[in-house]
Amino acid sequence: MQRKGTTPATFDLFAEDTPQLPSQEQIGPESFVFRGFALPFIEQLLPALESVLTQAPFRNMVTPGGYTMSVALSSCGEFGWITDRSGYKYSPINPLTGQPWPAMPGVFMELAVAAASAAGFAAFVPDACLINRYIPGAKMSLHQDKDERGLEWPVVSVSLGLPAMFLFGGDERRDPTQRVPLFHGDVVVWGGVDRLRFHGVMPVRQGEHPQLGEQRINFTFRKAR
Ligand code: MD6
Ligand code: FE
Repeated sequence: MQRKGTTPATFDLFAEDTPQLPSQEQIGPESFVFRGFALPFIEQLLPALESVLTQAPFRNMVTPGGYTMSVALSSCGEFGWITDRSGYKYSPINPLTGQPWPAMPGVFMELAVAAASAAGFAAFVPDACLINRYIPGAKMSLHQDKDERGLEWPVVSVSLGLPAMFLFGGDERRDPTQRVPLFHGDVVVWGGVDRLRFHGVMPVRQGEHPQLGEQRINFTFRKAR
């Protein structure tokens, strides 16, 4: 048996600097966490994100109940998600600019399609990508994603920057929740029988991410129409 230190460097699986092997966790019958799935896309993803945000800056929306959300939101793709006094809805127009939402960058689409396919949802073609920014302290209360018409399609969720504790509940608000820590590059896909499960995000803790600074960014891809 080879002793530690004499193992050839090319096969040193346990070295500190060995990149994490891809791994996946199943959190529901049709729900998966793919660890680090977005990392191979990151060099293209970040400039594409910058470009989208230049065209459609983040804003803190006000819910129909008059509450200003702690999470700032933008969108790209055919439809964006907006709230106003009449409720939540998808709209082809960004109300802040009066213009259509920025097109979904090719690398966004590629990532979403690959992740959906890895979870067993082949042929997913999202028409909406919501972009959420969490600064430390921001959270998202338990909710269902149910404003889409295409509920037969999954949601693909990409986490970047600071880590967060994701809460994954059941079909009823009162159901117990699993706690799923999400890190830079992790992708969650859920659909099918899990599509309407309640979920949320606990307040993001203070911190500084080497690439994204003091924030967590989350993209969620859906088929809205
Ligand atoms: C977030 N995500 O992770 C909030 N929704 O910032 C969501 O609300 C979400 O991650 C549907 C599917 C996956 C998600
Ligand atoms: Fe959601």
